[in-house]
Amino acid sequence: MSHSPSDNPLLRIDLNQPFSDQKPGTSGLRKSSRQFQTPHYLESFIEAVLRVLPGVAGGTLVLGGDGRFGNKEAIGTIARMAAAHGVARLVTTQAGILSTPAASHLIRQRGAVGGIILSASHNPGGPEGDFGVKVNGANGGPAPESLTEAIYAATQVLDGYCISPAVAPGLDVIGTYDLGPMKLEVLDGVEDYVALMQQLFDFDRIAALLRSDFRVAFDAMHAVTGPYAIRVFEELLGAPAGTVRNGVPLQDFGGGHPDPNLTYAHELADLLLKGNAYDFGAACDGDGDRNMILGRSCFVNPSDSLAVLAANATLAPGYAGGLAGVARSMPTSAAADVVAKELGMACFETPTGWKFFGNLLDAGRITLCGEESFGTGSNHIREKDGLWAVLFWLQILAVRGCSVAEVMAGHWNRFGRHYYSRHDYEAIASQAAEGLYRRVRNQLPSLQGQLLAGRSIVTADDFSYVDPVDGSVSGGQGLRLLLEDGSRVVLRLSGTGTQGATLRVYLESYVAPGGDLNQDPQLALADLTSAIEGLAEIQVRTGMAKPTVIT
Ligand code: VG1
Ligand code: CO
Repeated sequence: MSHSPSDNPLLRIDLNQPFSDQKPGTSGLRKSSRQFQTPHYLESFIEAVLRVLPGVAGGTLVLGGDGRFGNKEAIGTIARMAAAHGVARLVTTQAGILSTPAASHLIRQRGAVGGIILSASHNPGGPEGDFGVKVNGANGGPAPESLTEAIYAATQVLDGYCISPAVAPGLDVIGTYDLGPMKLEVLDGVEDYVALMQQLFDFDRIAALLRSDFRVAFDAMHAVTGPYAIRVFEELLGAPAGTVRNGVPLQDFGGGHPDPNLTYAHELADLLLKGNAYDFGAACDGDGDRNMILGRSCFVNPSDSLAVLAANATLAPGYAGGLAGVARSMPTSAAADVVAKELGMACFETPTGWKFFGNLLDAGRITLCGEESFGTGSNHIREKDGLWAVLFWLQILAVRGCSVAEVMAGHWNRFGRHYYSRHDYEAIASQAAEGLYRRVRNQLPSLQGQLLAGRSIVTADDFSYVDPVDGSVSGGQGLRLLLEDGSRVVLRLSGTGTQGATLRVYLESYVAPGGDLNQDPQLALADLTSAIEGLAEIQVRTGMAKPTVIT
């Protein structure tokens, strides 16, 4: 390894053959914890990252994770590898706890060459759960496809890796340590992030709301946002102790599934949707980049959440000057498009995955962006940001002085309503899922002009994206059936699952102001649901009578 300084003793470990399965998916490399415990497995992927990421030798790198099983040990290993690769300064956090948005902020603030985030996001953790490695670039955002492809190519030809024999320090005490010639800085992973939130939102105003009889329940799902949420809601904003539930990060997330949706965060959902003790509820996922927003008897679907933030953005000090534009991922409903049109700003449609927003944010073409999968964010960092979205909602409610349900009703009355649902069929046999998907894709040319649920299909294609900033093309991003009345059905195979395949079916139909805005979404979409069931033969081919998760 010629790029390691000669005064830096290192071990060179030879591999008999490279691992063949280290292809990053929608959001990094995600595998079972067991797989990651295979000797040299983590090290191989990290070696590829350290070889490919520009500026590693002599640069600063940020490292942390969501606290899941394997987090601390992996930090020790990666620190020793970073030292062997000539990293000048490695910035990590107490106990290795660092949310994905906080990592993005640290990378930017420190001028780091990138970051490594140890998380499988919303996938369960623990010895029987999943582990993951996300790689971010110097802008603080997920590695673009060009970088992940280069990392993957490097894993395919790897014959060994380098690691420092020095012992990595513990992560309990804040301070700066020497690890070989590298400086290893252990800091409080919460502080800088919270300071950024205080710049964007009016904490006094939100505190006044939380000290009134407005009751908030926040569910950290035993994942990374606990320490952040306790600092923000209970310590700084004065919400009563106990506002943050499941606030201690656990290695296995308490056996739960840290995915903030109506199925996996059902305890919180029941509190808000069935009880009346709370006015506002929110939850974040394993690594803190997603959010679910609930009001009393009111679930805010994430596509609508993005639209509401866009329509009300100027109520937050950080966005008082207005927005440059908005972007949403392709399967996300067009609710934000309608707001953008009405407010006269640009709106972009990108493939699924936050990495596709990076260029638009860096170029200043958009300020807000979001995905239907409970991800919302802005140009303050280059990741989606769960707590940021929660604070944004509280800011809007504090200024407008109304309930979540009133915000939604007002929004639909003005912009119309996009009835929307995602049906996930999880852990299907891979062959069955791929067969189903291939069959529909092959049918696409003949579907154009045909009827689906009584409406003509005006476009049937496999979504392909041309990045407006750098012109790069990303094809094969999801099968779209666009109908004459603006309704649509989209099919995708997940890139984040670790067991078999997950089929996602996205359903959407628009009702303009003046129409029936108060239907149950599943009923409003029932004709599309049964039409796509017939067309894609979902039940027969997956052997599943109904979806695993309906959002
Ligand atoms: C899912 C979501 C996608 C999100 C991705 C990463 O991907 O659908 O919108 O960007 O997870 O989220 P897929 O390929 O399973 O549909 V997370 O919170 O890793 O960071
Ligand atoms: Co996540």
